[in-house]
Amino acid sequence: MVVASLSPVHGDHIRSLSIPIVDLSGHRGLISELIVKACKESGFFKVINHGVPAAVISQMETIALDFFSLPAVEKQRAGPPNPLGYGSKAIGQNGDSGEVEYLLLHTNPSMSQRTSTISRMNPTKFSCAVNEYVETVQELACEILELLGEGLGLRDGRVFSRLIRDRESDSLLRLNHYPPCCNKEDINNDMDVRSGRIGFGEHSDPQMITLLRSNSVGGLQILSTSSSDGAAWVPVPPDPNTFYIMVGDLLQAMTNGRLVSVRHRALVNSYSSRLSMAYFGAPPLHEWISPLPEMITPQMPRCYKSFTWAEYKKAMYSLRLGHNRLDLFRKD
Ligand code: GA4
Repeated sequence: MVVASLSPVHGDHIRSLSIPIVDLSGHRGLISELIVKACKESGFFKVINHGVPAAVISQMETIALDFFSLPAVEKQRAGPPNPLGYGSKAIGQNGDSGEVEYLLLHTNPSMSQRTSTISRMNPTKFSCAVNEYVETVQELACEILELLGEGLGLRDGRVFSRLIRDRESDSLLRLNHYPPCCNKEDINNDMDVRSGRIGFGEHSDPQMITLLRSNSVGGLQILSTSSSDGAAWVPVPPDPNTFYIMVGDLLQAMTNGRLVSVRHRALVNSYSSRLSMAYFGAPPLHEWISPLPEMITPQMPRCYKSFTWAEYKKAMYSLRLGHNRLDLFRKD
């Protein structure tokens, strides 16, 4: 069933805002406080000194570029996305699209058709690069989730990280390639092009946490709702040496709305192509998601129902990209 999007369409009001930077080599207590603050205020921050070796990142980037530079027919052999695999322009099954091509992989090699479909490439080289990247980035995600658990004062500081460390975790890796939008003439003639075409439309990530790394080409924007003069898009400066961290819907539900999942989008507005790699940390499919008891107080009564990740996924695939899907699981 296709349900029409109920989310508001946000205009093109642009605002600049400083994005919190968390130095992971700093004092643990201080870092966890900063992370909690950023996740409460905007659900978005950047980490430096993250410990992911540059070689692991560049190896993954090279392999991704090798894949995207294959002839279209070769890439299409890894598609259409169902939902994993190669896709071009179409996003999900409900009519969303953007100026993007992508490869969506499960982080558990046994769940992915990864190697068999990456036909013309060296499958061993490809899976080694992906596995190494996924293992390292998953470790970073767990570290951040544990810092969050500590910062929130949870009795069990590993309650979040345990879910994505689980062997059956349903985490994903997404490689996005945004081609350059246009040539100079197009830019001179067309206002729409000048203001930037949509590469990937407005949405929040459904999982617990997203770790995003991109090359030095900009395009990511986050929606800021904190100011009294309404919502506005904040362009995020590209920084290939860092990771951007985003709170997903599940973390918002588990913290009873204390942490907020960030709405974001990507534009193609440059002469160069943008490559981004997103790791989405998710629990196993059968896992129940509920607000943690410690997050429920008389001042903050429970605001979400319990649901399994599989139920949430079913809802999300029946809806448009920009839908505020977590609202369907609000307690009335
Ligand atoms: C958004 C976050 C991830 O990229 C993704 C996307 C997924 C897809 O591309 O298949 C979805 C989208 C994302 C949420 C709503 C549904 C599903 C496209 C779409 C329209 C892989 C994910 O997990 O959810």
